Amino acid sequence: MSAETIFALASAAGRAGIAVVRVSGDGTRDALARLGCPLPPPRKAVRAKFTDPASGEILDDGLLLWFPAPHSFTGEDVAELHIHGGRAVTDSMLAALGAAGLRPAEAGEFTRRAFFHDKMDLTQAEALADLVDAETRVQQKQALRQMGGALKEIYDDWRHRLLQALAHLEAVIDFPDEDLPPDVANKVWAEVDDLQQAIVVHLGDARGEHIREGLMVAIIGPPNAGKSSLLNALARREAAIVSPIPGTTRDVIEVHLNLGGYAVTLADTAGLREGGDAIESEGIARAKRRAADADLKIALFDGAVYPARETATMGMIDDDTLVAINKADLLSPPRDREGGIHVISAKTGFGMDAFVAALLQHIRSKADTGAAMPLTRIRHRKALEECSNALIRARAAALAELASEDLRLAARALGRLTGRIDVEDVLDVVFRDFCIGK
Ligand SMILES: Nc1nc2c(ncn2[C@@H]2O[C@H](COP(=O)(O)OP(=O)(O)OP(=O)(O)O)[C@@H](O)[C@H]2O)c(=O)[nH]1
Ligand SMILES: [Mg+2]
Repeated sequence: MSAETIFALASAAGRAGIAVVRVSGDGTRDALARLGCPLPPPRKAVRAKFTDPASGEILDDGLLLWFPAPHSFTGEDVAELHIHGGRAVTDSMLAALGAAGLRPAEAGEFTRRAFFHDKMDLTQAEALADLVDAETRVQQKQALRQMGGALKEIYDDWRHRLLQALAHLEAVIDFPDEDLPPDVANKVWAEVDDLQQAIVVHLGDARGEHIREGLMVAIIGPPNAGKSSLLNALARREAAIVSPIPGTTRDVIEVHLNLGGYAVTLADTAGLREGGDAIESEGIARAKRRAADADLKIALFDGAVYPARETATMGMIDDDTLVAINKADLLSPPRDREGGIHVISAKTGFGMDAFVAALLQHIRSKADTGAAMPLTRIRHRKALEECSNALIRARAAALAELASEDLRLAARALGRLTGRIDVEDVLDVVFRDFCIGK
C-alpha cells in the first residue's frame, strides 16, 4: 500500500549525543546505497560512514541497522541510522535522504504503517503513544501492558465469541429444518448475556482512564482554611497566592503532581462562603463545579474554626472526600487525628506524611488496577457502549433476523475498537461448527 519511502528523526529534536533517523519503505535499500552504505546483515548494528550522495562528502560516522520486511516495526523494509545528534549532522542527513527521493514522514506514519501491516492493532498503537507520553511509573506500566496486547486480547476474545454466537444464530435462521443441536438458540443467548455482563463490568471500571489521564483532586473548604498553603506544600512550590485575607483565591489553580507513581492534577479553589463580590461569587461557582468534577476531594478546615456551623463545605463531603483540619500548630494541645479526620499543618508540615499516605491510599483505590486491564480511553468507552447497546437491542428483538443484525453491529463496534472491521468470517465459523446438510 505504501509506495513511498518515508524518513524521520525518531529521537527528539535538538542537540544530543546520538540521534536516530528511521527510514521505512521499499526504497530503503536504494537510499542506503545512495548514502554509500553496504547493506548490513539484518538486525545487526554495524559501523557506517554516511556520505552525501551529491557531494560525496562524509556526513557522519555512525551505526546502521537494517530490518528487512516483514520483520520490522512497520512491516516494511526499515533502516535505523544512529548518528551524532548535532544540528548540522541531523540536518544534512535528513536533507540527503530527501535528495535521495524519500519523503519526510507525517506524524504517526510509522505506526500507521505498522497497523496496516498487522504488526499491531489500534489499542496497541494507542498504547505506543501513551508510552511515549507516560510521565509516571504507573502510566508507563499500563501503557506497556496495553502495548503487549492486554486490551487487544480481551476485545479479540469478545469479538470472536460474538461472531460465534452470531454464526450459530444465523444457522438457526438459515437452516431451520436441518439437524442442528436442539438448544443452539439458548446457548447463543446465554453467551450474549455473558458478554453483555462482561462489557458492563469493563465499562464500570474507570481506573485505566484515571491512570492515563491522571486523577483530578480538588481542595475545597471555607476561606482562609489554608487550601492554597496545602496546595503549595504538596506541590513544593509557591503555585498559589497565600494571604491572611479570606477570599484570596478566586480562580481554580492547578498543579500536576506525581504522587507515588500516579499522575494527579491537584486543584486549589476559592473558599466557599455566602456573599462576597461578583468575582468571588464566580470563583465559588467555579470551585463547586470543580469539586463536582473531581475524582477525589480534600475538604480542609481551619482548626480554630472547625467544627463551626459551616454548611457550604460540609455539604459536599462524600465517600470520595478526605477531611483535614489545618493549622495544627495553633491547636493546644496538638492532636494528629480526630476520628477519621487528619490534623495537619500546611505551614509546619505537621501530620503531612500521614495525610499524604492517606491521600495516596485513596488514589490507589481509584486507580490501582491490580491484575485487571481496564479500558484507557474514551474511544474504547464509546465503542463498548455501542456494542453493549446493540447487545441489549439484540436481546429484546422480536425476530431472530433483527437480533442477528444487532449482533452484527455489536461485532462491528468491537472490530472498530481494534481496527478489524470485517465481519465476513462469520460463514467460516458456521461451517466449521456444524456439518449442515452433509
Ligand atoms: N499557623 C498556621 N497558619 C497557616 C497554616 N496554613 C495556612 N496558614 C495561614 O492561613 C492564612 C490563609 O492561608 P491560605 O492558604 O491563603 O488559605 P486559603 O484557604 O487558600 O484561603 P482563601 O484562598 O481565601 O480561600 C495565611 O495567612 C496562611 O499563612 C498553618 O498550618 N498554620
Ligand atoms: Mg486560597
